[in-house]
Amino acid sequence: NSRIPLIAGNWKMNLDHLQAVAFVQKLHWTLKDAKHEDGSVEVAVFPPFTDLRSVQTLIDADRIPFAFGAQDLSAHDSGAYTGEISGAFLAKLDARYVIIGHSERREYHAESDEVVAAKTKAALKHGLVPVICVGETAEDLERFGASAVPAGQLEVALAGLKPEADIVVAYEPVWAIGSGQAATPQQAQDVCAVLRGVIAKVLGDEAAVRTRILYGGSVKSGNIAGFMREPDVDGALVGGASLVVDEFAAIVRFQK
Ligand code: G2H
Repeated sequence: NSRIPLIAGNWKMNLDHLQAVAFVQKLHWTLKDAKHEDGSVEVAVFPPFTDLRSVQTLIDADRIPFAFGAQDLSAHDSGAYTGEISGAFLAKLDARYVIIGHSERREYHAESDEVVAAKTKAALKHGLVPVICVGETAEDLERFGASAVPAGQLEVALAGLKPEADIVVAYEPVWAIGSGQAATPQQAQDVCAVLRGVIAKVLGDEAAVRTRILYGGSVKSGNIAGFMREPDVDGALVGGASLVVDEFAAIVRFQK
């Protein structure tokens, strides 16, 4: 396939804007001779909102070949929504991506599948690529198996999109997040294959072949190889390990 692997660092609520600048500079130097320079793997960082302007300025000034995005956005364009951030603002900062429906948003901010769908549409409207996160809890896994819940979440998120919509899907089993207990490559592959089927069903075969599906949940340099070997895993959404320069660089350096 011609899907370019994406290694995405979800910083969550870590690194202020000064730390962010130092981190991105250090990561850039550490990756100086790595493959992302020739475009065979894409690197993206997802800092907190307050860091985005500083990260944009640095990436721009030093021509650093990293994409960046936000960890969330509002479903609305503008108006009386205290504390919210519009996709229009993110687009103006040259953000390429925005994470939508991370399990921590679903759990701590009660984001439903419908909210995730509305935010996905808002992202696309503003020219951002949504990184749509889906995944089952330990309880879901026990009751319904691995793929039913994430497949259902994705179906709602994709409903009504145009077949040519530029999206990324991230499969993150909730039981594997931050727990140190990653899924096995085979478990990740099985669900990612089902999710690719959902994309085919809702958006068509061309979209299914083109769209990247990432695995997320306790990815580190020691287990990235196994995931990248799987045909339907096109990269990783990395949390904890994305905050350690050498770890994240080692994950990027791994070639599919
Ligand atoms: C899952 C992942 C990044 P971690 O939340 O989105 O985090 O790699 O720490 O499990």
